[in-house]
Amino acid sequence: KKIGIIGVPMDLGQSRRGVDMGPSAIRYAGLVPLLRTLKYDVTDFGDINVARTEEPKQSLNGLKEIINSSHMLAKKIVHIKKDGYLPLILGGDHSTAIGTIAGVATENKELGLIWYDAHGDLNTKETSPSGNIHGMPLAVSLGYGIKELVEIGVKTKKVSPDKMVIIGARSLDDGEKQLIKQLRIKVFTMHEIDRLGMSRVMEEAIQIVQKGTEHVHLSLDLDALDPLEAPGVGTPVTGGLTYRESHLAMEMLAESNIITSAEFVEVNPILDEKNKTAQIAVGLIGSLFGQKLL
Ligand code: DIR
Ligand code: MN
Ligand code: MN
Ligand code: MN
Repeated sequence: KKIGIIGVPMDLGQSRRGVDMGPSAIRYAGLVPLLRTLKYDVTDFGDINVARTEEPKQSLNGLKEIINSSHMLAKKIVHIKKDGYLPLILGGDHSTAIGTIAGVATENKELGLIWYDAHGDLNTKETSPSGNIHGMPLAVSLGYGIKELVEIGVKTKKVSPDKMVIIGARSLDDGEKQLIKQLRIKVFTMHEIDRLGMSRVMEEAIQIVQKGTEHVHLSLDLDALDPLEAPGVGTPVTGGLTYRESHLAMEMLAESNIITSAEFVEVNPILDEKNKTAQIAVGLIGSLFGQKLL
């Protein structure tokens, strides 16, 4: 099995610098050697060139740059998929998901989507309290938001609300709550995870995303984890998922064998403690791709 790695050194979708070094931090934590010990044929395609434009005042910070790099990322993903690689994208802030999902979504195959995040990332320019595009990629993938972002890739709407789940949510803005209700999106908040346990949550999540879909993408924001365990993120929210719950989630995805693309985002080595968060990301990727003790 072939895995193709693409880094996206993007930090313009939010306001704290350093998350552009996320792809390096994850590679430095030993990603490629680990995947090779798991017997994958791994190719690292390097990073997307995130070009800074000198655009004076944009309607949203980094908009032009994010449009450009999302197009490049989507194109690159289409190319490596054609060559038989499972795309594994390393962020960068979560605005990178706009390009990733545009790249994996195709005209005639229904996409399932797992959004593993403390946040909903369901804001639009109108609802966003921060104006940061990393709080918008899920809305964009559902067809809501800035036209130039929504129109990247083959369809305007990449995923249907009934074929996706959010796991780990504990910080949602008013506009996001509204969209969740309006679209009836299945959200496993920390409440459901505490109550049902991660095992049951993942069983339900896997059912939802695989029903009527031909491929499934995992978008994992490291801030889904508790900041005590994963401190190297720009928008930490207390009361998060544990290391153990997250490994279990990845192991269950490995067993289900449904994941056809994945991304790990928001690792910020400047805010981290000795690259701990990148190491956690690599460990989770290992579990997602079948690493086991015995
Ligand atoms: C917040 C934070 N909801 C926003 N979003 C984050 O800026 O829209 N997403 N941090 O991961
Ligand atoms: Mn080729
Ligand atoms: Mn996010
Ligand atoms: Mn988040």
